[in-house]
Amino acid sequence: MEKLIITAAITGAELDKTVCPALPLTPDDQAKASKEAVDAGASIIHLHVRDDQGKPSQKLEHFERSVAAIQKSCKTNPIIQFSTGGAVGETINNRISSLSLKPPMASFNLGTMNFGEDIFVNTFADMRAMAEAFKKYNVVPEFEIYDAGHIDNLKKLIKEKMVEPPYHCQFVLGVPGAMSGDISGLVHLIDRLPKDSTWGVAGIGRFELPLAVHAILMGGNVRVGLEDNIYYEKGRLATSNAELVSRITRIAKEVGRDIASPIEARKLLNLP
Ligand code: KMH
Ligand code: ZN
Repeated sequence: MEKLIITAAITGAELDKTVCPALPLTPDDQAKASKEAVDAGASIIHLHVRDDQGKPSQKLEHFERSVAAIQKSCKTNPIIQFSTGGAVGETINNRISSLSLKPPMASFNLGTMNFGEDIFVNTFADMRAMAEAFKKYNVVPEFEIYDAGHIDNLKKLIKEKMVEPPYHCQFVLGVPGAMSGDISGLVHLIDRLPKDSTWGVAGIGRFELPLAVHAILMGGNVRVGLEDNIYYEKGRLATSNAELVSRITRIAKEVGRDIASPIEARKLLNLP
């Protein structure tokens, strides 16, 4: 089996410190959280950024300052994967503008869906605009798949020659309004992937751990972090992103799956 690539989704756009005191919001806190997560086994940092008030932002200057802080704190050069999802309601132009900073990788959301009480909009026109921007700035997409139909959307973009292999797919399961985190659903999604795909899974809330354990055994990759799940166990908040990452590293090692370093993850994902 390939080595396990662990992504730490450290911040997200939905939560604040009132629900999760450990959530890193400032560049310095993100740098500390990233270092701890990388030391615990993460090779990718999935990055959302905030403004000075702690509100979600897609501004270039906010990405730049967080990236600089993370790169300074992490000596092993983790892959910093920008979010182009941002917060619900953000315009597509703002969402893709940060690609001009040429991160090695960024998220690419594959469809419109209910997102809790909101609607997360990703029309085909939006997706084509995203694909153009990814190509223009030579950024490798990670395709975010929240529902089975999103794989059909990816196949449509492939047919239109908007995107190229290999297709790195992240199943984000358990968002209220999209597909839940049942293992039978995960198996169905894996079966339907286009050829030349890699896959990983990000379980939301209580789905994080069981989906991660299955992915470790099935040869997929794993995303954990406070963006997706703020609890270490029922009734007990996680104290850090690293706490969630170290549990995955521990379990993977116990079942004989080695962890990819950032250099190895870059190779596995064909990143520059
Ligand atoms: N905040 C969500 C609406 C991504 O990072 O690309 C979208 C999201 C996905 O978090
Ligand atoms: Zn995200």
